[in-house]
Parts: sequence; structure tokens; C-alpha cells
Amino acid sequence: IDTMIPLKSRTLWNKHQVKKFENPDQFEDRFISHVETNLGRSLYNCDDLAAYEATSMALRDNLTIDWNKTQQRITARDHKRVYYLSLEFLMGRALDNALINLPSHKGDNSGTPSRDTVQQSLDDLGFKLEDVLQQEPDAALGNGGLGRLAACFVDSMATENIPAWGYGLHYQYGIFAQKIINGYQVETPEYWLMNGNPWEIERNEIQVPVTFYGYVDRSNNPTSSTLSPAEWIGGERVLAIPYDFPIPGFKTTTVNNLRLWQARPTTEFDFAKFNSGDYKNSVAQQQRAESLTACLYPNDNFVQGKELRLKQQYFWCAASLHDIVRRFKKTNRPWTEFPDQVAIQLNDTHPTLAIVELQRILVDLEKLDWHDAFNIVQNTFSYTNHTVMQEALEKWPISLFGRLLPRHLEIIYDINWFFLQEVEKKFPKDVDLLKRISLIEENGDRQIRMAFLAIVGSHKVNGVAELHSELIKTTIFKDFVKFYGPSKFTNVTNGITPRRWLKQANPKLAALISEYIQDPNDDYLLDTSKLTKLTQFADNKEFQDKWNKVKLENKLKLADLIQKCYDGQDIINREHIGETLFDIQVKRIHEYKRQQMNIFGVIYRYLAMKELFKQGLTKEQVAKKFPPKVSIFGGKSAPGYYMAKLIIKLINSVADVVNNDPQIGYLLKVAFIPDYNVSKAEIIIPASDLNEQISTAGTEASGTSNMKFVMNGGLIIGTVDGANVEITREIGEDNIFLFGNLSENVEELRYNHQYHQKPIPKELEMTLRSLESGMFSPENPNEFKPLWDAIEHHGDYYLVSDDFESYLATQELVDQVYHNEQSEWIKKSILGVANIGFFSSDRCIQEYADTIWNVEALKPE
Ligand code: GL9
Repeated sequence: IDTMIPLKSRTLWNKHQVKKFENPDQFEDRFISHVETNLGRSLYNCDDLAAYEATSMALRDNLTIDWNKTQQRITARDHKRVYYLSLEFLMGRALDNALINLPSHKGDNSGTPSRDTVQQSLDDLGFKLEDVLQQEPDAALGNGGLGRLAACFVDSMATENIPAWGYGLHYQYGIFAQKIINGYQVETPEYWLMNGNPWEIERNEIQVPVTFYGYVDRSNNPTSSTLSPAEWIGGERVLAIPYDFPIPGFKTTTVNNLRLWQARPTTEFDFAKFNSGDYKNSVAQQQRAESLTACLYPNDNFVQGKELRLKQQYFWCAASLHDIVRRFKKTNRPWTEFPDQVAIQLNDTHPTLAIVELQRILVDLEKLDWHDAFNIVQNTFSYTNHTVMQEALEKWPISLFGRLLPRHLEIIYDINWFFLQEVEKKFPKDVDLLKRISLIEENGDRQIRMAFLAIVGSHKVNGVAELHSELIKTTIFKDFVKFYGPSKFTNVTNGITPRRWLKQANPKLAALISEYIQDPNDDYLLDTSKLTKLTQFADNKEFQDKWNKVKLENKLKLADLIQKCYDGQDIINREHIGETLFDIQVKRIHEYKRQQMNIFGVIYRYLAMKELFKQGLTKEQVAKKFPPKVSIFGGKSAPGYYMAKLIIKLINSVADVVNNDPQIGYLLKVAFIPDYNVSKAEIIIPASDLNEQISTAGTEASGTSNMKFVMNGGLIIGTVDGANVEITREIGEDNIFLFGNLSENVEELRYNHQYHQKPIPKELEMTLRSLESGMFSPENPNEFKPLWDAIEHHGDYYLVSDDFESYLATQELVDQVYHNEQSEWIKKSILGVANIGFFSSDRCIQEYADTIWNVEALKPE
């Protein structure tokens, strides 16, 4: 490795090599040194926040040392690198995760620090780890499943020793904080960097200039062809500054990097402004540069088409590619070897501009032949599709795009030109096909179809669950399968990291598992197939009792959280908590995810119970038919999504009525947990008996909370959609409650709705009429009209009426098994965990590495 340090100085550098803390005593030393020097505090004013910061910095020191070694190793070996481009990384908290990834485990007596010894050290220093962990704000730089998937993937890439970097944006404001006021969602800005961030390293030594607007200059180009090098004279310029986050692996010293870019003004001097004496204005203009990365767009499965979003996308792609190309150029390899050294994965179409940017770099700056360049591009990129929903497919109006990125528009036209020529060659005179497959949509306002561009610029395209990967081949990308053949399209079913979602979120269950499968070193967290050893205990009474006890403790913890959310009001009856079914749906609020169907089910249950009481039944008799249950909801709505917000209001209104009905008491409760995020998920998910995965068949690409719940011993009530299909295959159909129409019937059902008024099932009819009566909105009986109208007058696009009866019937079955066959229930719960191993994100990363990236692990010596 070449270095700036002269040989004779290196001995001195080596003599003072920074060392990791390697035992509790050294940790304590590091802790105090950070408190007293970096934080400028002391024994006398060190609070929990300072303890959190000092602990984090001590751990970061160790990680940074390993980070440096990892990066030096990759460079020295000249190994292929993977770059995961994602506009969202929903990381949650870092400290507990870093503790779990410490090298020592129960079975090892080397004296190296572990989570337990750090806990002890903090205790000795006067702090409770529990409270210290609470000081950390969530890094909530994502909306939902897509962003959390990226976070699980960087965890697994480090664990699997894949040389990989994540690239994203350093938003000042991640997803908004959700407050519930009078039952309505209110969004408040969440400045997560309020107290600084001990986990990030700001690298001011790297400043990448990024250009927007301007024009293309071809005065030096005699052919004036767009295919030969052109000069883009940019209008606006900003700088991209990287913030680096160490990503530790489990049981490895590999530490990967997550690099998030932030916009800063350039220090360029605007003479025009200066001469006109307009100082204030030029400062204001400088400040605007920073607003570029100020906030995350809070939409899930929906595109808004705002210019600022396109600017964010280009800013991030340009900075990342600049970085990637600079690193490659240091190897002095020929450009043809770029795809052997670099694999770039596009997390959805958000980073599709990277394809165009690399083509621009190769043609305009590196002067490669256009076709040679595009070959390199195609062999470098691969694209993951995450949804089939039309409203989520990115399209950019040509006019907006061409103004912001004039040279990139030319390149897209050229890509399209050559692509359509190939299509025409293979399918001559099929004008309709050309129109359908073109990268440019020509109806009305001309738009660039980003998914199509991503397909053409990549060598592989994958969906995120088997059903979804089949659906994209037969619907939205059908024509591309016809042109390229099926082999360009593949499936990599999503997964989750068992470190965070089992060990960190559910330490008691993890301990019970490692005890019974005799795995004191927690190797099952690396090789999740070891979980199948639990099968032998599925009927074991003693094990079942312990299993149940862990669940009960987790439910009590969730009851505490809910009590806190309801300002101390105790909704959940703790005396009966062991016999109360915790039925949970936590995810973004979306009509296709059908939280409305869930809450309609709750309303129906309430009405039916009231009816029984009216008939004179006693509480015990009613409980026979409707045993104790808590319906728990959590999730954010996009700020502009009217129907989703109305669903939130309905849930809260129903909660108000039901929870305050003394006749009902603990037999039925409803809770909406405000501000659902990763750290709340870590409390909520381990406490579930039942979880709802009830999207209209064919709409949820994969879902990932389904996997998290099963890994924590929760049973699914769900439709045959997304990854539910493969979860059923893995855990067995006896261990999941499936219901509802299948995706192959959805189109026909929707078609029929348009022409025949389908009779609404009487249970749903009853429910909708109770809404109309104002039972849940006495001051405004029409408040929820849009919800019943959607079903009765607007075609019921999400098929709530078609699935409602089978949903209720299945809920009834759930009640019976939970209350009458407790041992059967626990057995299903155990068998779910035993067979969920396939859904470890480590398996996903292996599949991506083998079949898409063509990259091998690089293990530390
Ligand atoms: C999503 C899907 O809706 C989920 O079903 C899937 O599990 C995840 C991860 O693959 O991707 N697609 C999608 O667009 N979002 C998802 O969560 N969300 C956003 O756009 C932010």
C-alpha cells in the first residue's frame, strides 16, 4: 500500500499503534477518558446521556480500528467491492447492536469484553445499561420495509465478510415523529442529530462537487453527435460531504462502511452578487445548498414527483459514483475490468441515475466508445424491484429532467434509441411493443420510466419474494421478459438479521433457545438452520412452560410501553394478561395493507359482544365466544395520504369507545401506539401472540415484519401474499392461519366489482352501518364516510368485502386454538421459530453474492 508517510516515520507510527480495549478494565479506562476529554465532563456531572456518548465512543474506537484494517485488507488484496445504493437506511439504534457484536460470548472465557461485562462496568461506574441505551435516538432515515431491509443487509454483508459499502443520504430530518392528537396523526419534525452523533465520522477532507442545471456544450465536437464526448456546463454547484458509520459484523472483525452524503455550499465566490453588493442574498443562496439533504421524503410505496427529490437522487448518485470511480482508478486497471472490481446494487429505482452518470463519466470524461462504455455499465449494475403498485413506479417528466440534467437526458435518449433498435430487430414492425417498452412514455406529458431504464442498464433484475418475482415477470415487466428472455429476472426472497431481531429484541427467548439447543456461543445466530433443533422440544411440557413465560414477560414489557403512550392510563389488564391474546399489526398505514379490514373486524367483534350482553349473557358466557383480546396497531401514514390518516383516526375512535365500555372490560381492548419505529418494534414484536399480514393478495411484494414476528414466536394470520407464501412452506401450513382470495383471482374480482354491485356480507354491512350511525364519531357521523364509500361505491379496490367473511372465520379459529388448545398454540409458536431460519438476511446476502454480484467473502486473517 502506498502511503504519504516516509519509511523512517513508520516505525514510530507502529510503536504508537492504537489498541482496542480488550478487557473490562481497559473499557472503563476508555470510558472515563472520553467523558473527561471528548465530552469535557467529569465524575461530578456525567449523566446518562454522557454515559451513552462515552460508551458509544469507546465502542466506536474499537470498530474504527477494525474498520481501518478491513479497508486496508480489501485494498491490499485488490478484492471486488459491492456498493449498496439506497435512499433509505432505517438503522434504529447502534449502541446495543455494537454490544451484541462484541467478540466475547458466554462460552468463551478469554476475558475479552462482552455485552455483559460492559453492563457490569457501567453498573460499577454508577449507570444502568438499560437507561443508557434509552438515550440514543433512532437513526430513522427510512420509511418502512425497504429502508429496514437495507439496514439488515449491511449487517449481513459485514457478518458474511463481503467487502461492501452502503451509500445513502445524511438527512438532518429522518422520518417525522408521529403524535396522535384527538385521534389524528400530527407530524412533527425529528431532529435526530440534536445531541450530535457519536456513531458518525464527518470526513471534511473529502468534498465532492456536484452540478445541476446548465447546458451541454458541443463546440469542441465536430460531429456534434450526442454519442461522442460532450461538455456539460453546469449552473448550480454544491459539495457532497461524507458521514461514515461503522457497520460491525457478528463473530468477525470485519467492519464495513455506511457512507451518507450531506450537501454543503461551495466556497466559490459569486462575483456578480458581490459587485451588486447583495451580500445577504448570496448568503441565503448558500444556505439553500444545505436544504438539499435536509429531509427524507415520507412516502412509502408512492412517488410525489418533486424536483427536490430528483435533485437528491442525482446528488447522491453523482457523489457515490465519483467515490467508487476514484477508488477503482487507484488500482490502475483498464476500464474493461471495472465490473470485475465493482458491483452496484440499486435498491429500487431511486438510484437509477447512477446508471446514466457512469455512462456519462465513461463517455464524456474517460472518452470510452459509447457501446464499450454501456457494456461496462450493464455488467456493473443490478436492480431490485420492491413493488408492483403503479403509484409507486417512478416516472420523471422530460421537461423537469432535461432542465436539471441536460446531458443525462441526451444519454437516456441514446440508451433508448439503441435499445429500441434491438427490440425492432427482434420483433420487427411491432409498433405497439415499441410504445409499451420504450424508456419514454409518450402519452400526454412525456415521462422517463425509471424502472425500464434500470432494467436496460442492469445485468440482473430481482423481485423480493417468489410470488412477487413471478408477478413482475407476468405484469409490469412482461415485455422485457419477452425481449431479454427470463434469465435476466430472478428472485431473492427478503430476510432479516437475527442478531437485532432475535438476540437484541428478545434476549430472554434467545437465552432459552441457546440453552436448549446447547449453543452457548450463539452460533445459531450465524447458522439459523440450527434453530431446527428446537423441533424436538415442541411438545416438551417444561420447555413449553418456559417458552410461555418468556412471552408473558415480553407482553408485560409491551403493556408498560402502551401505558406510557397513554399517559399512564392502564389499558391492558395485567392480571389477565396471560390469557389475553395480543393481536398486532404494525407497519406503514396503507389501504393495500388493509388496517381498515382489521379495525372493521374489531368493530364487528365489539358489536357482536354487545349483542350477546343485550341478550342477557354473562361476562363468562360472552368470553366463551369472544375470549380476551387486545388489538394493537402502530404505523405512520404519509402526511398527504388522506385515507390512511382517516384509518388512523378510526382506530383511535374505536379505541375510545371500546376501552371505555365497562361492560366489555378486559375482554376487548384497542391500542394505537404512536410513532412506531425500529426501537419500538424491538419491544412490540417479541410480545405478539398473533400478527396481521393481511394485504390484498398480490400487493405486498414481500413484507418483512411477518418474518420478525415468527422469529419471535408469533403466529401469523395472513393472506397468500408476498413472503407469507414461503413462510408457510418453511414452517408448515398447520402453523399459520391463512385466509382470503388468491392473487390470481384479484383482477377478475376487481373487474366484477365495476359491473355488478356485489352483496356485502352481513357482518361488514353491520359494521359499516355502525360507522354511519356515528357510534364512533357522534359529533360528526359522516367523518368516516370515505371508508364505507370506498367499499360500497368505489369498487372496493382492495377487496375488503371479498375477504371479510373468511377473515372473521379465521379469527374465530385463532381464538379457539389460543384459548382451548394452549399447548397446541405454543407448539405452533415453537415450530415457527424452529423453521424460520431461511429468512435470515445472511442467506439473502449469500444469494446476491453468488448469483448477482459474483463476489466472494474476504475473511480477516
Ligand atoms: C417495499 C414493499 O412494500 C415490502 O413488501 C417489501 O418487504 C419491502 C422490502 O423489499 O419493499 N416496497 C416499497 O416500495 N416499500 C416497501 O417497504 N417502501 C417504500 O417505498 C419506502
